[in-house]
Amino acid sequence: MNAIYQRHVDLPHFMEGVKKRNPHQPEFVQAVQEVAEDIFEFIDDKEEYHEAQILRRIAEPDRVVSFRVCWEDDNGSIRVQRGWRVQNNNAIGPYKGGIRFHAGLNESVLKFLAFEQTFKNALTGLPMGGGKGGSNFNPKGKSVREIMRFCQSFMTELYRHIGADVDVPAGDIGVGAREIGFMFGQYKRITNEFTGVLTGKGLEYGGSMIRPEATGYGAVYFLENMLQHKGEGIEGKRAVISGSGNVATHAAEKIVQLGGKVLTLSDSGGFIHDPDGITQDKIDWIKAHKTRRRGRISDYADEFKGATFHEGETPWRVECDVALPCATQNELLGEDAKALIANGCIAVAEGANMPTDLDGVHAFKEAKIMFAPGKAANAGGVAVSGLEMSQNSERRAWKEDQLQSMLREIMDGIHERCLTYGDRRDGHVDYVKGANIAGFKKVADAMLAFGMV
Ligand code: NDP
Ligand code: 2IT
Repeated sequence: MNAIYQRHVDLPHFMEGVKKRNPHQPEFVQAVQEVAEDIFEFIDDKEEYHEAQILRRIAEPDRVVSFRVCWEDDNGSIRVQRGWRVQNNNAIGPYKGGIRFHAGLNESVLKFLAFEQTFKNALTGLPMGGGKGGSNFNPKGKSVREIMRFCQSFMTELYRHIGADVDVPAGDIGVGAREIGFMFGQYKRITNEFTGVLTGKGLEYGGSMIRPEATGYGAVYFLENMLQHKGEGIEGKRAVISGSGNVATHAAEKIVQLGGKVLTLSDSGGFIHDPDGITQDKIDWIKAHKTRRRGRISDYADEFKGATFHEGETPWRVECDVALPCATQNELLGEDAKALIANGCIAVAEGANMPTDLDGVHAFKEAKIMFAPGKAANAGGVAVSGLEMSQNSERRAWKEDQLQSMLREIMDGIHERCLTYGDRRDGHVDYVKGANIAGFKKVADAMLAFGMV
């Protein structure tokens, strides 16, 4: 006899199921847990979400495509990599999300990223579903020709799974404008179509103004909104930032523009601490050094007097007022969060995706410091990607000042949405809860409208 299906499972049983169905995928389980903690509370008295098994369905990707990517290196050797596209949910628009090239990439990381992207994209207010893709290809130390051949081979399979109204990839770790160019070129060559199938494109062929800056700038706008909500501002604040890629350097740039002082940046080798502050000139040097010269952040300490390099360490023990983790997942652990709190840090905005582990999130929540999760704080990048899609559909390019104010408006809107569900009676705002519920509700209500599909 069939057991009666239990519609109202509680959180521990739900998570037990997620763990069982996704063995060896700790990042994915972690991302689901962080969302489920808030959603279970929210849907407690909402029978329609239980009956339709909404969270269970969002936590099961629509599909995971995995494929082989062969390419030839400069020595004529054949190399084999794995490629993926995780299409998580398209209830409110075409799948949308970046492509990551990183040696340590795996299905767990991509599933967590696609899951998070679903809520993030909903929060922007734009019609985009959630997806993510990438490869365990390591771009470090590769020649430009090797990168081009890899991107072409990767797209030769990916092209059949994407499309301007189906799934629109963009950049992420290890994938910037150059890689998007190579992939767009190959897509166009195979399909003979010029469409907005990728975002983050060059301005000459359909890219949008301010897309490169949007994630970092947007994260600082969100931080500014949180501070202003408590009657504070960025001016005079000491900021500790991790990473030195697209998101970190643009976050640093915006902090400096708004009168703050940036004390640190990092890469996978360690962090640099510059007590005099990392000014715009120094940020320009880092951008050129990290991207064009493919240098390491450690070289900063040789270039600028007074700065020190701390090998193998993260910057979270440097005294600061605000912190922006902008490198990668699980780079800020429970002990780091406690150190930040003890040193008087009042606000944290995640530029990266899930940089804080669950212990860290719980520590920030308990200490009631302002803490913006990535799905809210770093949504500026995908939001301007959404605007790039609109411009491509319209076959027009909007002006920079228009896009600047649209980005600002979108970040203000996300902050408002977080307040709707995260503002508590004691005046503290739980931004994690606010973002999770606001993102969930939009996707969930669309899914309810479709019935069981
Ligand atoms: P980049 O490739 O431009 O830069 C990544 C930075 O993170 C580099 O400084 C890199 O150091 C560092 N890093 C990467 N892996 C690790 C690791 N395992 N440990 C320590 N440091 C590491 O990527 P982005 O700036 O685009 O992305 C950074 C984060 O922001 C990611 O979490 C991404 O998902 C997220 N994000 C990006 C958006 C975008 O628009 N680009 C949008 C929203 C979120 P090294 O050079 O040594 O590898
Ligand atoms: O994590 C992210 O939001 C991104 N890497 C950007 C995705 C996009 O489609 O612009």
